Amino acid sequence: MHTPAITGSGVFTPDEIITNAELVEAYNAYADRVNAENATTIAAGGMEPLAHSSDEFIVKASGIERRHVMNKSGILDPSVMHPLFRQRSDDEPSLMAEMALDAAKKALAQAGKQPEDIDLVICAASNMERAYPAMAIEIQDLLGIEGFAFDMNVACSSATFGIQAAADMVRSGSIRAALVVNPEICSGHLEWRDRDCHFIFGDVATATVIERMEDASGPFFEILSTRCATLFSNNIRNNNGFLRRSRPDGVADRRDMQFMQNGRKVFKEVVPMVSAHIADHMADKGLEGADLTRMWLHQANKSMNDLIGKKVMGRVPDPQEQPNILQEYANTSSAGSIIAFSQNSEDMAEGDIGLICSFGAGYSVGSVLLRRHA
Ligand code: CO8
Repeated sequence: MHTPAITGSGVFTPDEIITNAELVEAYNAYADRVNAENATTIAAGGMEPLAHSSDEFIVKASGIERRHVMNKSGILDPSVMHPLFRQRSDDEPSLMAEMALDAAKKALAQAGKQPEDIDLVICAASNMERAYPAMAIEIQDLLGIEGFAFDMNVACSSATFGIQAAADMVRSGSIRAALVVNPEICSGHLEWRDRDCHFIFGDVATATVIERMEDASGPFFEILSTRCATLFSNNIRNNNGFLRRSRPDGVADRRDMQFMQNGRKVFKEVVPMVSAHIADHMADKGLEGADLTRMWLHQANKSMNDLIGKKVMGRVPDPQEQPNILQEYANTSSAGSIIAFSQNSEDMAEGDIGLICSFGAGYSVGSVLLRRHA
């Protein structure tokens, strides 16, 4: 048996940014247009007019101030309201692969590793841009990695579930080192025409290198323990998929083919579930809140993180103890907790304990307990 460690991490941040003000302006123009087009029906009581969105609501309800996206012009065009990507030929790197590659190269550089040191690539994300061949195999090929690769999807918990899968293989000796990549094009499956959720997501890619502790060539994080849990819920759902054309209604653009959620219910049900999950995981490892130096939580909602942080630590954590990045990136699904980790971990001292925890659709919760070796 070997001890697994995270020895490198990296973040790809798209150049284009949409502020709340820009997003709200575009949404309100869309709403005005829909209301004008349906003025007669609205006047006859056959349809509710679309209400305006507001920057103040978004910040107060979620803590999100802006988001990075792969295409801004389509999202902000009231006659389009989704990203527009150029058609790529099958011989070109696909979009997710391109995003993942940037994050992967940064993670490999931090770990001081070459492609030949890696045996496994996992592409863990909440949507794959095609059915097959696996995104992970394309990324493996583009990096020149031998061995094997596969995709996995556990929505917002994809990264932590991927880290557990890789860590278990390192521990058992079936691989020496793995690269887990999380390219998230959330803008492609968000419904930008729905005021209740149009502000929630952004695009990003993250990557982590997981290898035997004894192979680390610089400072690293020993993986003390991982824990994954799932519980079926319809409160976050997307009904898109390859069976779309087989459905009798034949509708190609139905609301449930994009991200759907009952946000209030998710908030109420997930906060206690995650708090209990973390407490049980730490107790089983003989740890308590006071032992934690840092918590890198899933980045969906600031109030959710404040409640979970307080419950776990038994007091209000300082901002540096529980860093949030959602004000800058919005919810980036599985990548959120890894961005927080990657951008807020290098200052930790020898022996410090930290916890990555993701949670979201499924429901799914994944936690990773780490010890710093500086
Ligand atoms: N502007 C102004 N007013 C608004 C807006 C808006 N944009 N949106 C809603 N309102 C109004 C509502 O109509 C409502 O009005 P009223 O009181 O008159 O009915 C009022 O504001 C309050 O609305 P809500 O109850 O919806 O507001 P909340 O306070 O609950 O906040 C949140 C909404 C922010 C969505 C909050 O509920 C939340 O964050 N919940 C947790 C959600 C969560 O964590 N989900 C996880 C999803 S991520 C995941 O699992 C990954 C899935 C895969 C990736 C998908 C990529 C696209």
